[in-house]
Amino acid sequence: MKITPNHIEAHNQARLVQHVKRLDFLTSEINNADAILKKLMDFQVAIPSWALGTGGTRFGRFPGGGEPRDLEEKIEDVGLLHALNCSSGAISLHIPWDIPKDGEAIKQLAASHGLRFDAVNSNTFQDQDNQALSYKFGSLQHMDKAVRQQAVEHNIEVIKQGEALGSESITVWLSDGSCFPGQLNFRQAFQNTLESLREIYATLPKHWKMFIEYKAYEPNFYSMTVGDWGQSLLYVQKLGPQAFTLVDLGHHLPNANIEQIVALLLMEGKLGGFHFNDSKYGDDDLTVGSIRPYQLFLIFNELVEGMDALGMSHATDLGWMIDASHNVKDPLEDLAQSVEAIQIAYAQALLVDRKALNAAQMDNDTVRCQEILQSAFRTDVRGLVAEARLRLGGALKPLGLFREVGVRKELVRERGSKTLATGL
Ligand SMILES: [Mn+2]
Repeated sequence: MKITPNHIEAHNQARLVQHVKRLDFLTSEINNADAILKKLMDFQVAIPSWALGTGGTRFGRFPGGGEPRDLEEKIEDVGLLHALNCSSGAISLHIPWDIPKDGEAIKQLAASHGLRFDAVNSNTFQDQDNQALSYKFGSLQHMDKAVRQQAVEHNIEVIKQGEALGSESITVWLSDGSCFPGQLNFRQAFQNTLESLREIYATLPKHWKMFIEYKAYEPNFYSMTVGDWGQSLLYVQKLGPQAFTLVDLGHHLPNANIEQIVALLLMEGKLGGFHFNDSKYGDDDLTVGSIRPYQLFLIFNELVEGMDALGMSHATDLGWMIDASHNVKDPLEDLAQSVEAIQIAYAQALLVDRKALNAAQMDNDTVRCQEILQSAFRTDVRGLVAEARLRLGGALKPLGLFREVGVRKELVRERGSKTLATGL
């Protein structure tokens, strides 16, 4: 299944008059439309290889059919999405779920869809069939040096796999921790983990980054050895200049002020990247922007302000990735919604009148501060996001075109209705 330029052209033609009308109104209301458009066009969000199949919960899984059966088909799916929105030009692989048999061929296939490889992700939260020692009681933190060594070697192997594909970063997320008080000596667990991370860090290619992702709870329910941004920051500060903290929006305790965390990590030069999703209660991995779009905007507001203060490139200096998994939606439709939600929040953050906000902050004018932020948040920027897509050769309404041409129906016809993607 391929989305052709003809599909896009026909779809866009039918909507062009309405689009231009909407865009004209919007650009008459704001004064930096061209600059925002340019930034939107440069901004790409990586798609994780495990989000292309229907996600499950521990209670069940309800695949929708036509899921990618191997890495090649996962790349094809991200290629479809990228053809529609021109904004998801990267894929993030999970090893060992997606080990390429022929690295060069996979690289070429991805390039033929306009895709590059984003961060590679290691996995020591599950035991694999051919594995000698178990991670039941942790991996990099384990009391037994032999288990730690096995986990270290896995991570080094993942870096090698990533190098062959042209990735430039590894994300380490550990499920290590404890379920009951007394089970673990916290200090020992931290020191073991640090020592293991140092061994992995020592093998990083010079231009690579290592992202340490934290999570408050689950699968361990009493303590997590990388449980919050403070613990992640301790590790990355000790590891060195190539180590950074990765923020996954769903990995906080309820009501955490994520935008403040982001601001301070940026200030310290230690924010590396993002995993976008949304949640109501915990690590729900729901569609980005589906529950708390204002929070997403406030996070982007801090990102834009902080990156500009440091002279960073919005497009390339942080890793942008979706990390979601869903049981009731078509995975590609969900991803299309997520990418658009990210672009909307980013465009709104670019609208914030920084000078006026600074002045209002200096005056302690709390009311004015809120007005400035909410005026940006309440601007309907969908016309700008669509215009950025149009200029890149994408569809004015990616989701609309996806349904018009019956992408899922065609994928089910090609792959069958009982396919199962590897992953969560
Ligand atoms: Mn994540």
